[in-house]
Amino acid sequence: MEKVLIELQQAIENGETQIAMDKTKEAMNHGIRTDKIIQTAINPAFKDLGQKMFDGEIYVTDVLMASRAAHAAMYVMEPILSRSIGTSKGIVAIGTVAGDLHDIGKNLVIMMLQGSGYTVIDLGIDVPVETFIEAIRMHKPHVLALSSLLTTTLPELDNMIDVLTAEGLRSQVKVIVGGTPVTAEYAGRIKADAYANDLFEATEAVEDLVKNRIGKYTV
Ligand code: B1M
Repeated sequence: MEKVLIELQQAIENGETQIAMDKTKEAMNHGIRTDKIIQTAINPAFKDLGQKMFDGEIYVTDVLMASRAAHAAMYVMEPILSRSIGTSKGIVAIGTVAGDLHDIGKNLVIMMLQGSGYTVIDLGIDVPVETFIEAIRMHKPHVLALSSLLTTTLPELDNMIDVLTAEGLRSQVKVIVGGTPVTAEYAGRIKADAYANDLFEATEAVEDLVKNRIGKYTV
């Protein structure tokens, strides 16, 4: 692996914001693609941090510092990931479900969707079901994208689909779910329309949902 990517991973893990930005710029100047930067530096950094957090080797504050550094790296890549391609291909409303504050993955999914030509309404983190419903009524998105990183907030995905049905909105919006504890099997069980494992799959799945196609990630 390129030295610069190892250094970027290290800088993120150490919460070194300026170094993370510099290393991201350096990697891009070397012609390393943003998808490679994400897959070989950002994702492994958080895999490592997650394990250390689980083992009690580091504290939440350490992970917060690392998150800040990762956001800074993403900020450097943003103009490339979100390069607009003219008219909107569709509207996606996205948020992290109630009780969950994780947003690094969601923000990457947003950048990728924007870069692929979608209008994205970001509802943020810890989003209650009522806010999602309000956004659907107001913006009429083609797709509702729900992110959950915690096992404890998984039932919020199920709950969201039940409320959509109860409110008579289920046929008006396609639902895609994602985040580490989510699986294709779970997505099928709660009758979501698609499941995606990462930002690339999420974009492909949204493309299928907007075009009403059965695709690799529709369930
Ligand atoms: Co949290 N946390 N965290 N954390 N954290 C995890 C998720 C955990 C697995 C760590 C661990 O114990 N090993 C664990 C969850 C265990 C579980 O429930 N199964 C955990 C825990 C327990 C907690 C707290 C409870 C810790 C505590 O307080 N004791 C607490 C909960 C707070 C809350 O939400 N209420 C907490 C807090 C935090 C921080 C605030 C410190 C910070 C979040 C900062 C932020 O997001 N702004 C944090 C972080 C950073 C992590 C880890 C280390 C990294 C997550 C991350 O950003 N990954 C994480 C461990 C891990 O995942 N290895 C962990 C990088 C990111 C690019 O990947 O988010 O997976 P990811 O997103 C991917 C895919 O999942 C997918 O695409 C993204 C890009 O490829 N994807 C979608 C995501 N959403 C999608 C939506 C889609 C499609 C794809 O369509 C809609």
